[in-house]
Amino acid sequence: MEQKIVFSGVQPSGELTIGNYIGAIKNWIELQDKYTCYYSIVDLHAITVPQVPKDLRKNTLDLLAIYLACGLDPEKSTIFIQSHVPAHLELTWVLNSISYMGQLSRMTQFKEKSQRSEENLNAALFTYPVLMAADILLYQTDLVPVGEDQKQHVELARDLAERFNNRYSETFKVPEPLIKKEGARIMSLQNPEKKMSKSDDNQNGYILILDDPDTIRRKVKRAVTDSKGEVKYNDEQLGIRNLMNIYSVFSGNTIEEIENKYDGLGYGDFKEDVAEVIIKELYPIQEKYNELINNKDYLEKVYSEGREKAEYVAMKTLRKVYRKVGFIQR
Ligand code: ATP
Ligand code: LTN
Repeated sequence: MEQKIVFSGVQPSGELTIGNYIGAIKNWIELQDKYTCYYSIVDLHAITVPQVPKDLRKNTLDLLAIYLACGLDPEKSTIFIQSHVPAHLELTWVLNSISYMGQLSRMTQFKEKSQRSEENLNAALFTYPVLMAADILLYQTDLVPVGEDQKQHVELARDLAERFNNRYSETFKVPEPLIKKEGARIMSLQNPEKKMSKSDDNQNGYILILDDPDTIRRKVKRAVTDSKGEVKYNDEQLGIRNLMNIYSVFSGNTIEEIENKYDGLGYGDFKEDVAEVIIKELYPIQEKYNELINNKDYLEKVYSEGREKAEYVAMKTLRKVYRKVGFIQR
């Protein structure tokens, strides 16, 4: 039986939070041993909001170093930069031709981001999910490990795959989202009703993968909780529930185990331990990152080899698509 195919990506649009780590990258690591995995740094997606060119360059290499520091292994997975494989854009154009304006304008992320930047409502922000569909479909992907917020986009990719297959005959595999229950949606430490996000104005709302131990301790200490004083998992104590989710992912303890462990203890003890499990997991990642980021030659080797492997597979699908659409072979 053929191995299943996995595709995912993160935008190099700034420093990563533990939300990105828990919702996406951490899950990618375990998939490497079982599946054929493609992990991309999706720089084409990043320019849907204004970027400073030199920052984008830096963030792209930073993100590659983070991928590797977190445990992505170029011997096991194909790791590449999206803009290095032009087939992503070529397929996007074809998929644009079967995408409905109505469906794209109902995408939650588009609605949110377009409200935020009304004076700069560019066309790329609108077709962003079509590019994401192209990313996924080019590799005949079975599984797309993402956080909850990306589910709608993966569903669009499924729709487009089915629509193309119906119109032109079987071409694409129809992918499925892979969303872990725990950690699918890590919330802001300052407002547990809002997703933890690297673009939050309030820095205390998020913890970055590269935050130092004291910063992590301070941010967890300041995390918004409630006046109940009990470490219990329910809908009324959203702040505590979020911290319990984070603790659970980093410690491997179940929610019940955590409830039992902190029965009768206050939030102070619990928060201290939350900070420590985060630091314990992030510390080796940060050490590895510091080593890698100074080794530009190695990073270049990784993304060049990744590009070659990705391009080979992507071109196979693109040629098929072009032929079915009626383009004359180049
Ligand atoms: P921004 O805040 O700038 O919109 P982001 O932090 O949401 O960006 P993305 O690059 O859009 O980051 O997301 C990368 C991956 O991380 C996606 O798979 C997304 O689902 C996941 N992710 C982002 N935030 C969270 C979160 N708070 N909890 C769980 N997963 C998340
Ligand atoms: N849109 C995603 C990033 C992304 C992605 C993808 C994720 C771009 N292409 C393909 C999975 C598969 C985001 O904003 N997090």
